[in-house]
Amino acid sequence: MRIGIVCYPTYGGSGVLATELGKALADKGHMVHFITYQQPVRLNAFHANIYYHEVQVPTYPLFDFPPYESALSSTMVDVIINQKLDLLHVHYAIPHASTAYLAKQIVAKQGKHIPFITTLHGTDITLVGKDKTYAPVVTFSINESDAITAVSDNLREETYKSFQIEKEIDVIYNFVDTQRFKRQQLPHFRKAIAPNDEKILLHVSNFRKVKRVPDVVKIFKQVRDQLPAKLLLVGDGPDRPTIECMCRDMGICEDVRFVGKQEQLEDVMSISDLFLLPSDYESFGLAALEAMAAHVPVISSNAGGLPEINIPGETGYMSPVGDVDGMAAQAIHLLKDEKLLARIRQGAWEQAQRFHIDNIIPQYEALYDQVLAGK
Ligand code: GMT
Repeated sequence: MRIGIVCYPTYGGSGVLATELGKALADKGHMVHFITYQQPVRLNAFHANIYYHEVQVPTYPLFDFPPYESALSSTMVDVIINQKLDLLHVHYAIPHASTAYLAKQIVAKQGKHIPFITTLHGTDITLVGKDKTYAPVVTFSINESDAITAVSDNLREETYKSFQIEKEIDVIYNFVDTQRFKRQQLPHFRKAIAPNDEKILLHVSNFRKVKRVPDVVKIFKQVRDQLPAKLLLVGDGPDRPTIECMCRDMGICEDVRFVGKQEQLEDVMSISDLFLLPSDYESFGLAALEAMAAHVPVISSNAGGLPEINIPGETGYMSPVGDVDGMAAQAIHLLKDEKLLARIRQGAWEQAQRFHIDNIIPQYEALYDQVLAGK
């Protein structure tokens, strides 16, 4: 098939997932055309079946807000026609679903039918999409999609609760390349972070409010008071200055490393002992799944779709949102008991195998076939 993938090219989960999906489809022989405003971060190697089309947004003194949506729809039209696409798969509803709808209408005038699939990822529904400024367009464009998928049962239910959706939403879970995230032995890297064999706690996110990164630091402080530990903070975002201040106030700066945005996440995960994800909401928690694939247990909140991947006592532990003491107690209990830690590490790895990329890609391919058959 000739598939157009539209996504955010940045470090967020939806762009990562979309890029990994495109790469996997290309490996299976499909021609994949990424359409976005920047080279997606995980699209970092040449592949004969992958094409990248950059959306250019010309500016003009009149534009306080350069019209990205118009530029994106126009680029979609160009790629659909000239690359003879069979379908479009857009990730994150805003603004990708409405731009796909517009492109579909435009090419229809030229006698070309292009179905589009919208994959909902999380904040496009639960946070941003719900805002009344966006909701009418989001509702309309989801309903106009030829197929809709959500990355967890929870997100599917949230979508039905928040919007008037008249169509079936299929759940296709996020996936992980278990080979890539297989735990590697990296003794030098580990020693550089934890020279005295301290336990390494890890958090990866975009440091937005929804991630509750201050809770990560508070949990870590309690753990560090009980056992030698280091905290690795991967990513960047608006809450970073607050977090740095917190670390200074708590006097724990020497044990907290901000490592910024990392492409080689598999290496960071390979040296970690515990992943922390205390979010207010997570439709799925892709980074937690990648950690599990590297034998890293997860201590998380029980928000959103997290209970669908983090199984208490098997892959890690869960507590209600904001229960810092509960999460810290679980972390300490786990890290102090090597036998338990080994069992949960294994459980986390086994859980990741259920979301193996090879199990999930065929579900997307089957959906594409259905859409193309007009079902
Ligand atoms: O987590 C973020 O803020 C980034 C966001 C995105 O769309 O890039 O992630 C969402 O999609 C990921 C991939 O499907 C999910 O694993 C994340 O749980 C989801 N984030 C939220 O629901 C907050």
